[in-house]
Amino acid sequence: MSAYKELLSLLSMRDDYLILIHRNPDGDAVGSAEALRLLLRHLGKRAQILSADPPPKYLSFLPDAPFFSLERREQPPEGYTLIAVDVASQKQHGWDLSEREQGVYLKIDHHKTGDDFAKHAFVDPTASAAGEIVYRLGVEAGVTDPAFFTACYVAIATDTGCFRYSNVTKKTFLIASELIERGVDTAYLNAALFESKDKKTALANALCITGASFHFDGRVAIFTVTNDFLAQNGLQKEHLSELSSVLRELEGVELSLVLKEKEEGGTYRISARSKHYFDCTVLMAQFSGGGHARAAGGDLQAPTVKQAEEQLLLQAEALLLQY
Ligand SMILES: [Mn+2]
Repeated sequence: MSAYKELLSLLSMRDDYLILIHRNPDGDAVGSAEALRLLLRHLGKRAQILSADPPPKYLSFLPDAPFFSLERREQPPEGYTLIAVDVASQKQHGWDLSEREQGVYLKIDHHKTGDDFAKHAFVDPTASAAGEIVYRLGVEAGVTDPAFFTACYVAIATDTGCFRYSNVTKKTFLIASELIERGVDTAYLNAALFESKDKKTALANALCITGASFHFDGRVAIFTVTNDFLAQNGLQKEHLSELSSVLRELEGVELSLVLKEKEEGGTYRISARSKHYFDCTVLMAQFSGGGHARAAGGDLQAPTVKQAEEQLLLQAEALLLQY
């Protein structure tokens, strides 16, 4: 029996699914969860997506998926089968399941690292997005609902930066071509997903480029967003999602570093992005973080912005010398 057939037989054994996604869900989390919900419905099952965080604003053009909204302090109710998609580790879905009789029944994921928090797991690290796995599963199950294919496309297109990142494989393009064959309007979705920036995000990007400083022959760009900066410019956290990629896009920049001051002040969330060769995970490991080679995150504490940036640049310089 193929792995996908086995997965389908696992799904056929239960009902009343609650689909868990990671906190601050992205396009893959929402897209693959919605596709999975439609797939389960095709199998004659009841299924809902459970998330305490709303979907990101850039997905608001999509028809509303029926979110089973619950406050984080509550427990997912008993009597449901929990299934996690695009969730690498227990802590990412954010629910405390310790008092529940039944834990997570199945985990479907594509991250290289993670933990075994579910009874059954299907992890394919060669998949660019969880949406690739759910797509395969849907084809195996004979799903024909156009909304299913659209949700798969949203998942895959967003997790690959519109088919530009190094996680894209031949398989990703094959799936994309099949999605076109099945009627997905890729030009419309690409424009809605990647060319519909709100003006405040564009403003934040511009301020970041003009405010950034450049180091080591322009190979490293760094910018810090303080709480004062947000207040002065009428910006919110949601407008900062593109900063690290905006800096990385600049000619000659190999590594972009964006620090965001946390609410409490004096502590920063670091987001590191590299273009060709710099391994961001090595740098972020020194700041109790991790991620992927081209995109990683970490945390830093420092009394002033200047000191925070200096700490980070010092470590980045030591690593840059190795290339
Ligand atoms: Mn993903």
